[in-house]
Amino acid sequence: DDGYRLWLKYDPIADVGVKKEYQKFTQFIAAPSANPVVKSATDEVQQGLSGLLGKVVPVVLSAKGQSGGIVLTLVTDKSQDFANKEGYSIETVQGNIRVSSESEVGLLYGSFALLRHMQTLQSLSAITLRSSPKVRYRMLNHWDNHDGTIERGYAGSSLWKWYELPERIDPRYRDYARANASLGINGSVLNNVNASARFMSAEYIEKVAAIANVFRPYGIKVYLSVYFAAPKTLGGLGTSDPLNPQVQAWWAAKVKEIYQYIPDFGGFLVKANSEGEPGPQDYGRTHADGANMLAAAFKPYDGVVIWRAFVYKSDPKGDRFKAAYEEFTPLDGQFDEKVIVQVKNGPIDFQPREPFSPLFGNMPKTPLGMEFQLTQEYLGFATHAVYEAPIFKECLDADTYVNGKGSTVARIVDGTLHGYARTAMAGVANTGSVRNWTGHPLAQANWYAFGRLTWDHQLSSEQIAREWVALTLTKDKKANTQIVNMMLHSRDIYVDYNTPLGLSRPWTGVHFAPEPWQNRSSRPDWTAVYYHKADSVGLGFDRTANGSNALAQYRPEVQRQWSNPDSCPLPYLLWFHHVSWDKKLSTGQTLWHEVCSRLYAGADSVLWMQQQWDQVKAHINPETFADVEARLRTQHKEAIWWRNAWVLYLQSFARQPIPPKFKKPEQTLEQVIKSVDVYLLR
Ligand code: BDP
Repeated sequence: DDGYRLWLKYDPIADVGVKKEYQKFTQFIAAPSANPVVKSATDEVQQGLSGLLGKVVPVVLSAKGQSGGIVLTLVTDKSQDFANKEGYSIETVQGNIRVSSESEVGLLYGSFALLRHMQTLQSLSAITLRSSPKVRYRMLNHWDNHDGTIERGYAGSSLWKWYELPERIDPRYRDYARANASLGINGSVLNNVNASARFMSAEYIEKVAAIANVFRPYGIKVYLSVYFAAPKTLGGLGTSDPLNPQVQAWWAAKVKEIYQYIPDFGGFLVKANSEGEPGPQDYGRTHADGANMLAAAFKPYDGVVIWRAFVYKSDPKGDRFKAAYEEFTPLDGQFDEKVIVQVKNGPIDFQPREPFSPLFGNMPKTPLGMEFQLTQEYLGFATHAVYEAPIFKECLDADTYVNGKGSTVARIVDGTLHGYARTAMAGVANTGSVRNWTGHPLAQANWYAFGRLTWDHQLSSEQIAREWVALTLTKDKKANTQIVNMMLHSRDIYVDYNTPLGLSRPWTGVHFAPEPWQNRSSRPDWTAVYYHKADSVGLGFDRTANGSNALAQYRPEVQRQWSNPDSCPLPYLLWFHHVSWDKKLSTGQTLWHEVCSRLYAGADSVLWMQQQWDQVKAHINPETFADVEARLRTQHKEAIWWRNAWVLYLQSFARQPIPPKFKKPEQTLEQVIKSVDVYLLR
């Protein structure tokens, strides 16, 4: 098994009883129309049944009163509401399994749900499944460039073969669409947010249209990231000022041109005035001016403008934590109704653990979309096993208290708290051209978990992991429990050896090798020392009223949880406090001891993960087993490297011995620094 089939394996069912029950429903697959989306559904069910049961089941137009089949039924479309429209229900009716929905795409989602049910060997006789999505725009963001590279990609090169398009269609595009549709993902931004204007050229629009044609039967729309200065660089205008009529006309014409090729084009994703990208502020205009100008171009169409809130102006005295809130909250209420503002889960940047972004809840008049990162930019690339669902859930379940208790981030994102019409969740994709799509075999679970949560954010990390393991790795229940347990611990283990107790960003641009000592850069917030603030007194960033007061961006109830260093939960301690080395923490240990304990426990726990994995060997495909086994060995080596870097570096401030129960690093700090320097050589 090379991992290519992801969670859509459809391997033959071994259980005789289950097989017998399923066979009762394999006389036919009836579908009401030859609509391409319905055809995707019937193709998939047919493929699934042929794999699971070894039988080619005919597809017919009507059940004609017969029983013993699977019937896809379109029911009267009466909802205006996207959720009801895209939802499905599955039940047994007159001896058939009936999958019904108000829309073709709902039938597709229902078909995948039925196959998931069967792949996990659940009974069909009394099946009643009813589900609808909680969020409307469920999308992947690819940070892919036209030269085939992927920004922060660790699984090969881009899936999109721009030089072959539009003539050659890689069969993989369809399998990508199938995998996404199986989770309910309905949008894909094909190119990097640090966008090239080339994607707006006629040449590229045609290539993008060819991909859109493959995705369409799977209910997936394509979107493009745009380079805000394209009117100048591509259009030859003298300006890209959003209030300039020529610029407005250029974008309107561009959008029109795109719709001529792609009638169901999804829209634009925009990174503007962020990390050197051009934007409306170059002309003294606001983010709202820029977004609304693009939204106007989309007026005649269905598409939307997704404007990113990932901004932080260069202010050496400021706290980057506060930047997005400061720039965006004054604009609340000024965005066009076609604009969604996309916010990263945390205020800084996809750190292994971050408090939720204080923008959530503080822009009640603006739809805020969630941006999670699946690619493991800050999570050990493709050699560290980190199951990310707990990161996503932690943020979604966090209570902002903006409308009293229960005002969770999830309820802001799904629109129920503030009544947004347009709701969105995006994941920065972890896919690439390697055969198994994600590099680390266990990273497939992150794509899976993200997709499942875009559909239903109430699913638990554990439920999703159980499902994924059963679909992807093993049917053995004991092995499933053991792997799920390992996955559920993996994030905390990573945090322990990498950024314990609320530390963040011990890296420079590469975001991998440990560099907590790194103190030189063109901007202070691009150094590591800016974030941890280690000194002879202690460690951590004071964000209370005595410090940057970033805490004031949260509601009092949230502030209370984090503002007192004696009661602040340890995972967030150093996010909000500069704590002295000798302070006794709630664990009974001093900060110095606690930091050491976490760093050592984290690295040692990778050995525990290895043991857990070794014990399930008999139940895992040998190729997959060996792949993960080897990566876990690399992970352990790197975890020790990172632990040593932190311990030795912090010891130079704490000036205390490493507690005797821990084995002292074999290298000196200088040797570790040297090894990192070598790693970073070009
Ligand atoms: C940072 C990445 C950078 C992205 C940026 C973004 O390091 O490559 O361009 O986020 O999200 O995490 O725009």
